[in-house]
Amino acid sequence: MASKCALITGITGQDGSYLAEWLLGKGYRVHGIVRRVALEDPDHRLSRLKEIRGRLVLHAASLESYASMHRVVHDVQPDECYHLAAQSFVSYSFDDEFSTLNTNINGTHFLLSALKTLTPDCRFYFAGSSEMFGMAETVPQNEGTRFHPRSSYGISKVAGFDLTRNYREAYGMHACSGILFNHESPRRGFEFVTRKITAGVARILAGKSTELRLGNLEALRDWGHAREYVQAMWLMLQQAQPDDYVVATGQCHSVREFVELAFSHVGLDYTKFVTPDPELYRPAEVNVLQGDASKARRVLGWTHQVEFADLVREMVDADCRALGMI
Ligand code: NDP
Ligand code: GDR
Repeated sequence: MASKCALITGITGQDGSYLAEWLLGKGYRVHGIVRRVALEDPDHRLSRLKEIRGRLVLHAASLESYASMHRVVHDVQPDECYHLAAQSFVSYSFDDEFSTLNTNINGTHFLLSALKTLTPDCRFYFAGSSEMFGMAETVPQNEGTRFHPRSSYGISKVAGFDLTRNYREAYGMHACSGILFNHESPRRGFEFVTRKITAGVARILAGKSTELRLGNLEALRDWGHAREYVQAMWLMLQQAQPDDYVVATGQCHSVREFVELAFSHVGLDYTKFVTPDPELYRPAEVNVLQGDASKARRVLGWTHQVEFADLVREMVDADCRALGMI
């Protein structure tokens, strides 16, 4: 039997790179959609794909253009499509609501529409987010918890979730949403708080910096490891029936706990280096986001393995290694 073909949008990102590795390991032919500039500046923009670049087929297309998405779907004829591309930084969505909503909502709509027209049997994964719960009424949150997004990013993800469900219900597509809580790794972007902290620790240790400016240290998140979370995406598309799933560890920690552990791992006292910066607070914070992934455990057999402290240590070690500190 011919191997399955997967199409990944956002393949250059943290999750896209882990997912591509996972699918290659399963024998898939893996295609990715990237921005045209990525092909022109591969050393910088394809850095997370360095090890597997030769085994991927990359297509330049724009999330903002229906014609380009249609062309790629037509050329690739995927069996499975993982839609991960998005303006994914919540803070930025307060600065530019318009581009966040445009890219995230239209990109999802264009892709679903192209798949419905050209490959209606293709299985579809949408990267939903715990940010859809926002000002959640209950803790922990599961698939039945009402959405109350607190940013245009969260609003764009609720719209993508609704589009995905509508294509499933109206057109019978095998379309699933994962409602994923925060997941991190040494491949996390530097703008997100965990990587900002671990890269900051490494720089301080290397004598390249003396201070780390952070916003709300009391914010609570349910942090897992990205490598494990992409496996849940794949499992969703292997089920006979399409459905939506919360993916989370079920455990909550504050930014302060993350900071304390990251600094103490290399023998430093964070209170000597961390400076609170009110400019880094968000105009609207979310409530306690803590996921109840019992449905994913029951139906998909998925459960997290990497614990919080191990995740922090892995990220600090990777950043210290990159600066030659260990
Ligand atoms: P990243 O920010 O690491 O990656 C985002 C990807 O989207 C990159 O490949 C980026 O391409 C691409 N992208 C962004 N804007 C555009 C655009 N206008 N046109 C084309 N491509 C674009 O995100 P993650 O890997 O962490 O997350 C993957 C998905 O999962 C996102 O949709 C995110 O919102 C969602 N999510 C993430 C969670 C997490 O904790 N990581 C939790 C819940 C949901 P480029 O490299 O060219 O910028
Ligand atoms: P989040 O991740 O908004 O949860 O979105 P981020 O790491 O940006 O923020 C987490 C929490 O840390 C607090 N914080 C800071 N955040 C940043 N970025 N920089 C700081 O200096 C800082 N100081 C404190 C924030 O206020 C916040 O409460 C991530 C993204 O991956 C989304 O795409 C995804 O949907 C959600 O996780 C689930």
